[in-house]
Amino acid sequence: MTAMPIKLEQIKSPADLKGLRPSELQALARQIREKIIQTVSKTGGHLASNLGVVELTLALHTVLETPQDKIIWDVSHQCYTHKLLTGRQDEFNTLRQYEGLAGFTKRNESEHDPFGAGHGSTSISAALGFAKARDLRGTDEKIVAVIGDGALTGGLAFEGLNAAGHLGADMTIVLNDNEMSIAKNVGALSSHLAMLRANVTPTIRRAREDLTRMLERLPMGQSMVMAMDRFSDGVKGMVIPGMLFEHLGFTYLGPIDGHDILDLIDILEQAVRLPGPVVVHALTTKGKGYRPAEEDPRSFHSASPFDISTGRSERVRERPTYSAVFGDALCRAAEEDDSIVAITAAMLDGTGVECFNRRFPSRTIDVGLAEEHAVTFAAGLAAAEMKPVVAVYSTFLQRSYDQIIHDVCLQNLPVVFALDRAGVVGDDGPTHHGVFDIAYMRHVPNMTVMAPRDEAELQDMLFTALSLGTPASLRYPRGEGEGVELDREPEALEVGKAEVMREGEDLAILAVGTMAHRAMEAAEELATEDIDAAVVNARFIKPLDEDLIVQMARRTGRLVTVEEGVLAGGFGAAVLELLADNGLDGTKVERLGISDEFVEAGAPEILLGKYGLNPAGIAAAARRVMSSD
Ligand SMILES: Cc1ncc(C[n+]2csc(CCOP(=O)(O)OP(=O)(O)O)c2C)c(N)n1
Repeated sequence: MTAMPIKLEQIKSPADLKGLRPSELQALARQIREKIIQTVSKTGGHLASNLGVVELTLALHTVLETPQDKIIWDVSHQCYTHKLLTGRQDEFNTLRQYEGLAGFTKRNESEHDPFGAGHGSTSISAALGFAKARDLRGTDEKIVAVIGDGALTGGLAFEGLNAAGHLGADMTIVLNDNEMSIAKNVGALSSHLAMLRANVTPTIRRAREDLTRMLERLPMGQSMVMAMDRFSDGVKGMVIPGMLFEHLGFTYLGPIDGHDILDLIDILEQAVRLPGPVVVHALTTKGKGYRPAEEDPRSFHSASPFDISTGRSERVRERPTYSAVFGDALCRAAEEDDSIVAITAAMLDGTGVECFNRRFPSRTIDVGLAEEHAVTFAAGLAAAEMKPVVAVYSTFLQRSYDQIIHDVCLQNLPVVFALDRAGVVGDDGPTHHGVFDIAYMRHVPNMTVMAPRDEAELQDMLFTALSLGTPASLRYPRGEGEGVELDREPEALEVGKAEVMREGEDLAILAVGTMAHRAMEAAEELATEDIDAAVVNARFIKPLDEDLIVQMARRTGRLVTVEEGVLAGGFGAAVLELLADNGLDGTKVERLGISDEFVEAGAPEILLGKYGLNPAGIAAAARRVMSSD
């Protein structure tokens, strides 16, 4: 009787993988790929990264006993196979949806997720923390960090390597090397990995094995082999790849084919048995097994829903995105001024810098996933008379708080920060919402903080920022603009001057960025109820248009502030400070923004609605200030 073919649905937990035949593991790999492609084609997600680690994840769960043993995924955008193997198949179709499975690892989602992430380069330090805790406790669980070659470019990863090599803790780092970050990986380390990839190890190993076999056939051969071993230890550093890791205190194993499950199992078994820290260098193909993703891993790094047969995205863009408008505006500015340089931290496409890169390749610097370096590097460029523009997602610039203060603002250097994805971003969830930047920027001396109400104003603000000669930032949301006219020359805005979009006598709605348009819609709704609301586009969060706000507060006695960011330390908080400083604490104020909690994943409309950041929510807040007389 022939055995029934294995089905993915039979794998309820990693324990079900133990003892499976190689052919069964390969059959599972095929089904997992199928499931990931089917699901991500509907939900969107990190398709290419996940297709690249199917065999690696199967091998890890075959060798390890999670949840006792710990797997710590870097960024953790590649955790879909891990989720499928650890009891989450039934909810897999809710991936990245509101109240569904997270697109990343999450401690409160599963006991198999010992550490959550979303930002890069954290896994080695976190794994070392688990290893140290284990050693202090005297237990013997195995600790494995999985980090991509892209995430390895981040400074935190180097700090982790440095400390792990020094402590000599038993832990394994699997380096998942697919030569790609989102775009092609960059940096000297990446070139080093390319050298290792050039298959030097097997060549050397083979030559050495041939020589050993030959010597063993000779009289005295055995002692010659021993002498050769001693000698080769001495010359190893000169010729054997992986020595970078070995010199840092790691045992280096690899490179190996990261799609060969049996080889992977074999090497991982060795790695977790070896004492001290071990690096396993696995070579994988991003997008493996789905042709459109293999051919274009960059577009399929983070895919929106797509048609499986063609690989084409189902998303239709009607208007240009903020990122694209920013990229164009930067190109136009750079045509006039050759001191302008663009810096991105591994986000050429996401930030719209790719078009600048095509036009001005020598003035575009992709520093890798290294936001701290990006900012201090920009400070150096600015100190040397250049005009650096750091184009970065709001959430990732959190990394660079000290660099903003210590390297840029303290020295009052003209670095421009273009903060993309500011506000609620959607399905990527709490690690990715850009809701802290107003708070982390506005209290730093010398920093000008702006938010455009639409893509045309974004152009003006970039122009203004580049003309200031001091640190400046502008924040704008993910996705399409408002669809306004873009064909005019950008204008410099008067710093610290807001724009009154609508006059009104009963209350004033002070809105930041695109919320100004939502506030206008709310004001129209309120007008039908005989509530006459003024609408102000704040433009500058710092410096505030103090005169205007004080005047509005005196005239109406009622304010609503609206911002797509945290309330603590935000724009509304700045308005409250201003009112208190001017003896206007009697003003009735409603602040709309993100309360003191992390925003979950979900469609932006749902999330914004939850915090009252839509016309209905703004109108409701206006009614509250009107009724609290
Ligand atoms: C601090 C930080 N900066 C930027 C990103 C955006 N980002 C997500 S994945 C990624 C590339 C990661 O490349 P790699 O680690 O090689 O993983 P791969 O997707 O190639 O498997 C980047 C830049 C991030 N998550 N965290």
